[in-house]
Amino acid sequence: IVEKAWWKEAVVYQIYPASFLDSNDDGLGDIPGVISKVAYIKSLGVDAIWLSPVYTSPQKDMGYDISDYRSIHAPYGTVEDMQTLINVLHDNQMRLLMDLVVNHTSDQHDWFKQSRSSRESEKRGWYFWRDAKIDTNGNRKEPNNWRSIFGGSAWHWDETTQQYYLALFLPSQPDLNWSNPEMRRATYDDMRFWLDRGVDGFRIDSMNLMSKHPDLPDGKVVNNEPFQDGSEFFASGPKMHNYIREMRTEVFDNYDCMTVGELGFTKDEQSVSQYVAKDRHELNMVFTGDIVDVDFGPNGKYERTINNIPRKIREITDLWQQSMPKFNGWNSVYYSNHDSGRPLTRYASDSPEHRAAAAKMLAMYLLSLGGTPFLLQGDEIGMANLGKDYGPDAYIDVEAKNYYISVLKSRGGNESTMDDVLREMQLKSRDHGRLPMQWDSSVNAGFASPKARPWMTINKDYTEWNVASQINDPNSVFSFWRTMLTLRKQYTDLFVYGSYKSIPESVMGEGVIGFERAEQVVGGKRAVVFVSFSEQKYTISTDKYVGWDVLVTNHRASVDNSCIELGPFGALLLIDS
Ligand code: TEU
Repeated sequence: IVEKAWWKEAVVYQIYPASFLDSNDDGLGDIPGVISKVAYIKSLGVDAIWLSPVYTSPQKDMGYDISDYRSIHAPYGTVEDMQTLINVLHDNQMRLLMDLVVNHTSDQHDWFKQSRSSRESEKRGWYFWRDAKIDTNGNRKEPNNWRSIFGGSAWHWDETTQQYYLALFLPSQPDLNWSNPEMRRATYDDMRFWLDRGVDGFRIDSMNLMSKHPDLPDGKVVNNEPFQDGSEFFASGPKMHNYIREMRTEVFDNYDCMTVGELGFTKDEQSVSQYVAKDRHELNMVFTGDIVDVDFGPNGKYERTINNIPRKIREITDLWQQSMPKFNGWNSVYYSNHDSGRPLTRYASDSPEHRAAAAKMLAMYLLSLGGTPFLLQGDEIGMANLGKDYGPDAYIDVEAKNYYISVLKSRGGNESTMDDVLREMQLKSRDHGRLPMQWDSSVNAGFASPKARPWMTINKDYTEWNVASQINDPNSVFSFWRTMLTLRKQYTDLFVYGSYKSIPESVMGEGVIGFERAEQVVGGKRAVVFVSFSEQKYTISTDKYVGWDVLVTNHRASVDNSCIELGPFGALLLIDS
């Protein structure tokens, strides 16, 4: 029997501050905007907010490049505004998770400024500084062949001190050296600064990159590109778990707080279990990257996928739902965040005839699984990607832009050859997850006043797809999310803590996922869920669920004595109570 905890029963709503609500007409969302919508968030039925970074930052990577952990990016507000947000959430029995980005800082952080000022700086060892290598022609070369996650080398030359520094993301996001104990202590102080103000936990960015192989060896050479994937040596390195344990005893154990670590690259059951198995006492849960990478190509995000996506989703779902009980561990469940396109567009459907049904199907899938669910702002109203009418100029995120420019260059600058790249960007660019929230059908979608100039394109479908048009409509996507959230609360032992049993693809059909949930007591309640990720119709012959009640459906599915009928993107939840 699983031990109960608030962070297991919580459902978390991710807010991307730049795109949530602009309260002061500068075209950028802000903390007062979030405060003004706490009642809305509460009415949806979620328990906590994960706020993407709001700290002081030059915003080279939308705040994931922090120059001061103890102050707030001025256009977002102040520390006092954060205190108000924390208080208002607590008054409403909700919690706040902040984004903790401590694998790297901004190059404008004082620590890095000091570190780069001289080889003798007492903060030199807080980052990774290395001498150049010299190639056979006597030219300066990077210390190793690692490729940055945003393209190009991960090493950057510093003229003043004549060494390279390491930055796995942008050149302006130098990696912190976690093997340095003073640096770790300073970071723990920054964490306590926020926990002491009442923050209820952290989503820990790029967590598993904090420990690198001490020798920083070259990544395996797999093609004739100048830089290669070095993740074998920079993800889940040898000291990773020591750092987490120290973080726990130094910081987290002294607060009633929740931790969710982002794990890119680390996807296998054994390694993931080391972060979340109960007896290891490390993190409450993680985000494994597999589910957001589900439609990536074999050699990169924007390569055309060859996967059968529903099958991949089923495999990933089965893997983590089944493995957590084995390790007595816990995990998050999620499929969207600010780093990719909306699942609705990527692998369900945002076409007019299917959009509402598909969005409801995705809600049922997420909220009937075990674990702690996370959704992204806008999922609750079926927000979609920018459509086909938007050209490459609509994409402003550094990751998509760098990629587009590098491919364009390799094709001799010929824009007319770029259709394949644009098509993949229309599915996967991080911009889609960052589109301004669609509150109503007024100019600027209620995200900003009509006189403001939003920082980011507003999807033109806002006139039809917005909160105002859904909130009072009992058949809307919003109302469906609310129903599912209410049921998850009503049947906690079933949906949060219950056992999971997958129904095999051979029974269900290729595009459909089905699973049974059951309370972990003899004679307890049981439920079965069918969700279709396909435009096809399915008939599943089974009399196993005769007499079970329909708890929820998106009206694309039905059950009679001996079969389940699933229409396009059908969703059906039956309960035997
Ligand atoms: O993301 C970590 C990460 O690995 C991402 O690069 C991810 O793989 C990519 O965005 C997928 O397209 C975190 C944050 O979520 C992201 O927004 C930041 O840019 C990144 O860290 C650097 O802090």
